[in-house]
Amino acid sequence: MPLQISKALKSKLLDAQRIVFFSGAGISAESGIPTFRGEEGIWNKMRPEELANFNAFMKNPDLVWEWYQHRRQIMESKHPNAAHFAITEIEKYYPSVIVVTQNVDNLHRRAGNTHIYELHGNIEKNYCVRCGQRYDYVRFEERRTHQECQCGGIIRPDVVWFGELLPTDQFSGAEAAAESCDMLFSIGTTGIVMPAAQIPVIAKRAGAYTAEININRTEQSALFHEILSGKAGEALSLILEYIREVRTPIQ
Ligand code: BJW
Ligand code: ZN
Repeated sequence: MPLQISKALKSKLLDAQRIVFFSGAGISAESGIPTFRGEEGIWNKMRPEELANFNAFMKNPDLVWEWYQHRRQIMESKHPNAAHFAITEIEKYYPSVIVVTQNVDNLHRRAGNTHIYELHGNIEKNYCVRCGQRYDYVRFEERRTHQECQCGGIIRPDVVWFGELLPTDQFSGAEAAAESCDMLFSIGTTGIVMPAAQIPVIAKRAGAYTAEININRTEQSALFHEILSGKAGEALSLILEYIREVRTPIQ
């Protein structure tokens, strides 16, 4: 059955003022970037405990660095897809459109989304574990082994690993957006990684209309008022099509 949006969702889209798009790896799947979990997910091939935590990095910085350099090269060669671009277009129709993403791939920014909270960091950046000095990925583009800062500390990717706190400004901005939105779309995430998965919960508790866009059911599906069962690109293009019919751009 072709993807459809319900009457309830249409009526919310007609009247909404503040929309939050909460995204996960599935929104970038149509760009060719693998997700984490599921059959083709990278955690099926690589063990998170060996790669995505600080102790693993300090124990074997070359292995972890090489893995991130490899992923950076993949991400660099990929482009934002219809889902990211639909959000850019939707921004024109509402006073507030905020992206809260768990993704580190920078595709929202590259698509022109302007208000973005990055809960798990950004793979294009690095910083020194000792002095905090920041470095661009570009500086180390060709380097396959780990790099050291001028202070002698090891340089790590600016992403959030398991057991680490999320950047406070990004998480508190995301919480505030969720508390004050009137609609939230959760797109392409299994919704199991905490505390990020709290964002849709906060929005719903605060009275927002919540919808999940996913090709599969998730552990969080029961939370949402509505499920759009399909690909992110298709669902968001459909939503944009409807918005174009019923709203006037405000910018
Ligand atoms: C499509 C589609 C299409 C496909 N269209 N849909 C119990 C034990 C141990 C730890 C914990 C525990 N309970 C809680 C914790 C803490 C832990 C946690 O939540 N673990 C759970 C896994 C259990 N959380 C943390 O450690 C966090 N920090 C924290 O809690 O700090 C406090 C603390 C301090 C000290 C001690 C303990 C706690 C930090 C979490 C950091 C997560 N980092 C990663 C890696 C980022 C860097 C990198 O990229 O390498 O972030 S893990 C990975 O998961 C990544 C993602 O952002 C995150 C979420 O994944 P996501 O986006 O949902 O992707 P998938 O693959 O799971 O799902 C894709 C979805 O898309 C699927 O549903 C598909 O169906 C769908 N899909 N194609 C639409 N075309
Ligand atoms: Zn340093």
